[in-house]
Amino acid sequence: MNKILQNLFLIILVSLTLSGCGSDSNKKYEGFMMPESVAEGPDGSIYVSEIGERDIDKDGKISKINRDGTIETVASGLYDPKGIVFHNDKLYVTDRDVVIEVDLDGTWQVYAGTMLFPKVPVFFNDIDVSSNGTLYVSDTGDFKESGFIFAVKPSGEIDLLFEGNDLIKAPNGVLVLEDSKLLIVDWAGDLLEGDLKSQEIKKLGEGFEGGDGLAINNDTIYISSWTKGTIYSFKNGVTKVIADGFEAAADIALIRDNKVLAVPDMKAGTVTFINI
Ligand SMILES: [Ca+2]
Ligand SMILES: [Ca+2]
Repeated sequence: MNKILQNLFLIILVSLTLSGCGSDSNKKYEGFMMPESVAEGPDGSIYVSEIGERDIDKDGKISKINRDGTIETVASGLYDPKGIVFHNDKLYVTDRDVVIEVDLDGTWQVYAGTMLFPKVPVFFNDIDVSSNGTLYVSDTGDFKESGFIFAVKPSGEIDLLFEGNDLIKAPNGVLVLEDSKLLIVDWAGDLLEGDLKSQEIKKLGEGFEGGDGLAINNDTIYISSWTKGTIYSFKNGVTKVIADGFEAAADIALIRDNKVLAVPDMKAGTVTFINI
């Protein structure tokens, strides 16, 4: 092989390898039992909460999709796990009426028990975390108007947020912005921004009925609708459909340096990676 051909061969090899790095984009992973939420782990694997059968104890679990595409169980014996978020290499999970803490080796324990909450938990849903480790937890209540949002502080103290505000109906997705605001998508359809200090809430948008998950990159907010099976982008007051046709688009997450959106479809039992 002469020098030019050799170099050409090298260039092709390098570009094939590089494109191979993004090979898990636009992929669909199957075989999950009611997947609700996704989060990227410290090693780049994607953790998935699986409810199993609803209202059945011990069949809920946390799985992960490894970088090579294989899927394994991380933690099992849960009730109906939903929202998941990483903080300091531990995974915090809402599980019906408790928050649990899962270590990377799969062992888990109750982190915030039912009786510690200032209102009786009914349907814990999403969870997010601020930089100091305060966990924000939504309770969707009866999916009409009896929901709450709680702050679980590292000290163990639990506060009820936005108490008595009529805009909080059945909150589902929560996302902390710069440790000072909480983005909320309500099952009733409103996109809200709550000020964590003043406790005031402003409505940013509407039309997201069945709203489930939230993600944000720069000024673009991504919202999933469980009932419509649709993923929206929302920027400067303008809503666009970016993906559609899911049976039940649950709690989304941005992964791979915000280049890929991971979408668990609860009814189809799949997790789809979408390039954005
Ligand atoms: Ca279950
Ligand atoms: Ca949710």
